[in-house]
Amino acid sequence: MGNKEIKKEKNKLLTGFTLVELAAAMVIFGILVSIVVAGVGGVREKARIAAGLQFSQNIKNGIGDELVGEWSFENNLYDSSGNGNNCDWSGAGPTYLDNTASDNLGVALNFNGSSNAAICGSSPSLNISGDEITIEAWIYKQPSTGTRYVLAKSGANWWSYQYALVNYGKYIFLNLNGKLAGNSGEVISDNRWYHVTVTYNRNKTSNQVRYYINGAEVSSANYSTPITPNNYPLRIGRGGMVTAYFFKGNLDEIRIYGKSLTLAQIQQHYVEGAKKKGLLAEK
Ligand SMILES: [Ca+2]
Repeated sequence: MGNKEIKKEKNKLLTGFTLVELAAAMVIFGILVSIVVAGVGGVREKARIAAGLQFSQNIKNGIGDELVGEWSFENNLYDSSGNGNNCDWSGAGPTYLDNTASDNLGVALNFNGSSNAAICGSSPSLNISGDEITIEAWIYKQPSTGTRYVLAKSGANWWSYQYALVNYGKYIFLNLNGKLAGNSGEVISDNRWYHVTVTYNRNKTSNQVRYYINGAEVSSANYSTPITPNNYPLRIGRGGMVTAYFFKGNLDEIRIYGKSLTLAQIQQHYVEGAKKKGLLAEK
């Protein structure tokens, strides 16, 4: 084999996979490993997980590496973002709910409002700092009073916050660095599913924080301080303070991104999630 041919062979090896293909292969490998580790029994359960992962993969293809955590609660507490931010359960349960009558997709997780939550670690990938973040969730609030946390990355003190999404009565609001960054307005009723999204983009000159309900922007606020990192764990269904402020109701398809999603992306996620829940079945 001459030098030219050796070089040709080398190039073939080097270019046999594109970087994107390699990245995709690594993600798939990660998924396969997590399925094996799960040791799930039953074809039906495996099908549910596969469908959930496929759904997640579709989303990831559009967002790429900016998705830092994704919890679909398909009968498990796994993070399907590829970052391994799997949660541990604390308290009674967990109780998973199949919230569609027509199929077995769209499994959600119930929080009892008094003692249970998912604790999802403090890996560097969750430690979002700087100028952009998006928090997205499906929430189904059951009757309860006062402050209830969808999620929080914070310690025992108000000023220790990095970010939190909070439900208070009919409102949701974002807390960045211990400061309230606007709110959604009175848009949340009990016993109904809502797709809620809040984005922060400090690079905008105004209205850096935006609230979206079911794919429509409902409110915005000015906030121009960079997000301050911390090493406290992310908790879903409760806050990090001494008083836990447990969420009461169901949560599903929670995602955190290190970037500000566009309206078009949020609308896409709403439609995909709503179809999965059977909420758009008639349309
Ligand atoms: Ca789900």
